[in-house]
Amino acid sequence: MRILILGGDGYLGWPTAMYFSARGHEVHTVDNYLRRRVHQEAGTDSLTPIAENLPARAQAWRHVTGYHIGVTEGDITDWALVESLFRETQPDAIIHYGEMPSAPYSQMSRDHAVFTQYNNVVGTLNVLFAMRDLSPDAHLVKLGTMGEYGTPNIDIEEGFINIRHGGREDRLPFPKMPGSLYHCSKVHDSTNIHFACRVWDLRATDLNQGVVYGIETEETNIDPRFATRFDYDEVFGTALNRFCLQAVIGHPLTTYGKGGQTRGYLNILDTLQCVELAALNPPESGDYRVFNQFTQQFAVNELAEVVQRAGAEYGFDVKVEHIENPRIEKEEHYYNAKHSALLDLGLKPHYLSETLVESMFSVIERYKDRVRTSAILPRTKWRPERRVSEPAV
Ligand code: NAD
Ligand code: USQ
Repeated sequence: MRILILGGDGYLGWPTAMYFSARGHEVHTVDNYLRRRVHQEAGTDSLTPIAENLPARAQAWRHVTGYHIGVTEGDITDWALVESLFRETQPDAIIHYGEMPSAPYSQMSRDHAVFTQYNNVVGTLNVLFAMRDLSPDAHLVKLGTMGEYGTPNIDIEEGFINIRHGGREDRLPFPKMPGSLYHCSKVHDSTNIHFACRVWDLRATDLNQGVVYGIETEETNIDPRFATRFDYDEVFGTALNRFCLQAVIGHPLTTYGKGGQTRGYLNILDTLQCVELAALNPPESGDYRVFNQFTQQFAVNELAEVVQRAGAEYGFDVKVEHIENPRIEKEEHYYNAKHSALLDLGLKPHYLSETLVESMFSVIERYKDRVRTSAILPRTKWRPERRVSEPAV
């Protein structure tokens, strides 16, 4: 297959590019280094040292494996770039990771929120128009998020729900209650993609992915230059990755609030499997398909317990702290999300275990001198402090 990977320099994009390339697909990556730039501006960095840019990564990959990965350094909100990319590559599948992925970043200020929504929504719209005009048979595999649904007090279906209302019935998109302006951008994307499938007969799979953890894949382990990024800071680091790093450096685990916040989680190895399963089993033209992409549900407190147990086995004395929650979210709630579509396609999950956490400890230990501890505690609040003189409306 000819596969275009948007966001191919990212935490998930780079391992995905190597994964498909190693399996004989023709891979072309695109990235504008947004993630690297935002880190540079904030004075933070990936824990793992990564090659200096995509051409360097692709060159090292070719040198060691003999496989070619194509590279375009550019911004998918630029229509001229997207148009020529589609003309030149004529993809069979587009794997779209190329967005601003951080909830805290989107909540920092008006400018950050506007940027996030512009970047994500316009980039995806450009892809949809390019598909309509240049690659109408291609399959869009779009990374959405479980956070589009929020935490409703009913079971979460995979994208659609059968509703009976006023004596009539229909199958409609599952109601959305996103938890940040980043998560809202993903809802807007989903609406636009669904529309494009209905009206232009495009085909798409919206992968509502849970929180990903892990550092290593089969390919990242071949050569140090193939390493993917690993972030632990309050803006880009995700819960379990942060907790593992905190355990290694002796920082108390930063549980926000009561810690009953429950989400779907998956190993990075399963992200690769799921994206492959989606790409190899495309829907019919005109179909918009939604898969809930995670393998297990955990409350934050349960993640902390797993890391604490693994720490005890490894020789770390891991402490857990409940710190003030910077986010506005339910801290105790019902959560039960369906996730059978990818299992039906053949997903073989790698479940979370103390052994996996210990293997993450050992990679993190290698680079622990690179940790900037000042980046760990959360600073981004969902609601700015109210000044005393302001009326509390
Ligand atoms: P990431 O930031 O490491 O990867 C995204 C890549 O896209 C970055 O390299 C960035 O530079 C690039 N990019 C952003 N905007 C771009 C633009 N306009 N043009 C070109 N390139 C652009 O993030 P990630 O963790 O690898 O996430 C990948 C995707 O998966 C995102 O869409 C994210 O929302 C989604 N997702 C991630 C997780 C997770 O836990 N990591 C969970 C669910 C969904
Ligand atoms: N949390 C803590 N302590 C921490 C970090 C997080 O208690 O140190 C809590 C958060 O309050 C939240 C939960 O853990 O309740 C998950 O937070 P997270 O930062 O790991 O994940 P989130 O902000 O939801 O975002 C991540 C990715 C995003 C993706 C999303 C999937 O950054 O790209 O869309 O996971 S999901 O959560 O299913 O929406």
